[in-house]
Amino acid sequence: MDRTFLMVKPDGVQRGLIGDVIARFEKKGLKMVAGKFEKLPEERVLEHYAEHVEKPFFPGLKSYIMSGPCFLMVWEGKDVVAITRQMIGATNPAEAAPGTIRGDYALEIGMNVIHGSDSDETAAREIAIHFAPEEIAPYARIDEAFLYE
Ligand code: DAT
Ligand code: MG
Repeated sequence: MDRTFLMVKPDGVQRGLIGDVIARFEKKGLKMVAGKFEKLPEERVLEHYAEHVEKPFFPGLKSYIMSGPCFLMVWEGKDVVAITRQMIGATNPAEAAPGTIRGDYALEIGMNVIHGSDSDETAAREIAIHFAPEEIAPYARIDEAFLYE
C-alpha cells in the first residue's frame, strides 16, 4: 500500500488543529500507521528541507518549524500522496481552495499548518528521516472492505 509522511507544523499544534487534521484523513478512509509528537532537532530539519536550505526563506522556515512541537505521522492508502496533497491545498494558503486544510485554516505561506510529501520518492525519503521501521505499525482496518473495490 502507498505511504506518505504528514506533519502538523507548530502553528497547527498551537492552534489546536491536530485532531481536525487527523479526522479529515481518517474520514477519507486513509489509515495512520505511525504518529509521534516532538520538537524537531536541527539535523532532521536540515535533512527534511534539503531542497530548500539555500533559499532566502529558509532561515525563517527553520526557526518557525523549530519554534515548538510538531505532530509527525505516516499514513497509508491507495494514491495517498496525491490524495493528501489535494486535501492539504496549495503551498500558499491565499491560493489554497476552500475545503482544503490550508484553504480553511491558514493565511500566509510561512504559517501553513501542515506538511505533506509531494511524491512517492519524497515520501519514502521523509518517512526514513523521521521514523525508525519499528515505529510504524501496519494493520488491517475493518472498514477496508467498504473502501476498496
Ligand atoms: P509544500 O509545503 O507545499 O510542499 P514547498 O515544498 O515548496 O511547499 O516548501 C516547503 C515549505 O517552505 C512551505 O510549506 C512553506 C515554505 N515556503 C515555500 N516557499 C516559500 C516562500 N516563497 N516564502 C516563504 N516560505 C516558503
Ligand atoms: Mg514540499
